[in-house]
Amino acid sequence: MYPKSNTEVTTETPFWASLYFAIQVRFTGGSGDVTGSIYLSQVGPDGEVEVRGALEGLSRGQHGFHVHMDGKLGNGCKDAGGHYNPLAYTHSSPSSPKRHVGDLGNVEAGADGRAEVELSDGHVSLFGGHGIVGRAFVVHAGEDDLGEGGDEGSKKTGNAGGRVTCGVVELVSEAVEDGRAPQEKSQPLTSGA
Ligand SMILES: [Cu+2]
Ligand SMILES: [Zn+2]
Repeated sequence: MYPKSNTEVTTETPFWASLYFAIQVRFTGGSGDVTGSIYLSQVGPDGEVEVRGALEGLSRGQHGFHVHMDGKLGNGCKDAGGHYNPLAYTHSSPSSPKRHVGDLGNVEAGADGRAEVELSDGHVSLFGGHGIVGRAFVVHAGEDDLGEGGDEGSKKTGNAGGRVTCGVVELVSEAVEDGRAPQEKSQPLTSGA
């Protein structure tokens, strides 16, 4: 049954885990106005993490999209803490070599409030060092300025504003329980490219 308890996942997920379990984030935190889920996959510890899914209920435009430190959703997602930043860099853009590991930039919602999420990233990992399983994704009310805002807040958070929803990165077993292979359900475990 979903969700598995948070104690069953750690940031040191073994390699086999991504092959046999779906790794998913269900956005259940915040006020409940914004929902959605994303799937994560990675072909081996050196591969990029692919993130795919969708969010609904957002205001039109750009919304900061980050991995935060702790897999806790309480207090309007504030319990997730700050951006995941094991290297103690300043906040920046996803394309910057020096950034918070959790800095995944923005997702863009259309007039219908829906944001398709499709990105790959070489900083986050589902394994060992810089592992994000057990941590939380947070979606913000406003746009992340990617560290270019020219003020103090920009170098810390990107001035992305409040937290509208959040969810924990978790291994889920329901993909097996409902009779479908995890590969079918999570889709992206295909190419090594
Ligand atoms: Cu954030
Ligand atoms: Zn950041």
